[in-house]
Amino acid sequence: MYKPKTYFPSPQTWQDKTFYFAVTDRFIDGDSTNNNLSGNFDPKNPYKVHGGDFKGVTKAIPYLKSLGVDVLWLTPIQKQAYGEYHGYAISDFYSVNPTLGTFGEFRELVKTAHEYGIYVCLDVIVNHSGDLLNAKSGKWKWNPEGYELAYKDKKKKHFPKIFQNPELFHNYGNVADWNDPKQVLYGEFPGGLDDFKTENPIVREEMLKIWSWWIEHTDVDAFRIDTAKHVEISFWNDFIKGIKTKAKELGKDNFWIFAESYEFEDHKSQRFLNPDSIGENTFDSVLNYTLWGTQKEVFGKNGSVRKLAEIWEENKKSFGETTCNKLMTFVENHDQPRLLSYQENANPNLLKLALVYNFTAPGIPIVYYGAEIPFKGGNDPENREDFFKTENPLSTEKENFKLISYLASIRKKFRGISEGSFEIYFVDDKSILFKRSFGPEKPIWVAINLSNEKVKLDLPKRGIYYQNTYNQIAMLLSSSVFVEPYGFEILTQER
Ligand SMILES: [Ca+2]
Ligand SMILES: [Ca+2]
Ligand SMILES: [Ca+2]
Repeated sequence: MYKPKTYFPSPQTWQDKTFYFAVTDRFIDGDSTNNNLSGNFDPKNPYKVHGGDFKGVTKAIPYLKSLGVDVLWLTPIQKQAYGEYHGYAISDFYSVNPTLGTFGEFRELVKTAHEYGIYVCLDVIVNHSGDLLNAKSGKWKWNPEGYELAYKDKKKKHFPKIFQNPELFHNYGNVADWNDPKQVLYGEFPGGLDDFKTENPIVREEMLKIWSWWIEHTDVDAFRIDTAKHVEISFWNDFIKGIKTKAKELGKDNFWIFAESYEFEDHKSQRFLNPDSIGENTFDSVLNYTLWGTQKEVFGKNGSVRKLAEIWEENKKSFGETTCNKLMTFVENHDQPRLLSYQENANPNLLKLALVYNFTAPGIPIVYYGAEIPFKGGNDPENREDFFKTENPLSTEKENFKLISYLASIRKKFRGISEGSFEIYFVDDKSILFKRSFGPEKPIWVAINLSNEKVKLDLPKRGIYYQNTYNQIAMLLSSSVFVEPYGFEILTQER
């Protein structure tokens, strides 16, 4: 099996990076000949394969580069139980999904990304596989007594072979109550996804082998870990240690691993970063779901802007200020309705302002593909639109494209934004003014106005300010800044 001769080194820091997350099947179709290789191609059915693939992503790398993307996170790329388009139902952990392309094409994707200075992040699953096993009896309601498991189809089994043993899977049936911590760990998802006995040493050892193999053979740079809260916490210390050790051997000494912790209480996510809960080898970061929820209320549903200040206080208390700068933040993703779907005829500026906040407040931003169009789809699967069917999908002339590319550029330029302190100077129901500063560097001020009237916000009197919006730099002649309706301003302050 192909192995790279040299490996792409890790960046020194991930904090100033901009992530982009694409549902691979829905992004760019670069090769129509692979579309029906799983017999599941139906461009009109939102639950079936639409044709996006590795060749398409590779073609889009220059576009992503000009968008300002540093890290590309793709939905899982492994072979699926029934050719699922979304990737979260793996059957063979050592093969690529044929409708996405070949292993060689994925290597080409990573190589091309690296040539453009873009890192690649794999979506990793250890909690479950696709739905190949069920109870022999046919019943599958949650049952703590357990069922006898059997393959649904004897010709459709797990790979690697070591997984072809029903003893390695939990046998209690579907989760009936998500508030029962036992069911959260040991139950099957409603789709019937087979839940690994992640507490079993054979599973633990094999998962480490599998996911190390992917780094060694594809030269990827980071992992996003799916469904982390559905795996007992004692699994992670050795897994993270093993992955980091392998990556280091290959010259990747800052391999980034972040967890999907789908929680709306910060302490539940914080345990993944806390050595007292998880062990010495913690995750590097988690998705900040509480901030997502607040952004949805404020920018998606016209909630009071003061909520942003409240969630900041909570995030700060739970994670600490330094860690808040490392949390993965997002306005949209594949599990949630798009921001502009919450209100009928939503003002498209709301998404722009949410992106401004997401890029300039603490945390590492992840742009969900299609924010640059912008897409407006509601619940899954409506939020997994076909990017390649839009008009000129790779055009760099779209308004949101220009905004994202500008925001990504200032994250790299000003350390205050990626590493600095966060101070809310003014907030009311409709607007916010905050400051990001780092050591002796020039502080950045960000003003956001969510009302339909122009607002005047006062800055500290002592200081000379420059408006930096879209890198158009102009001196501010007073210490007040006027912000257009549904507009924003980004300023630098000379000391
Ligand atoms: Ca295709
Ligand atoms: Ca589980
Ligand atoms: Ca199953």
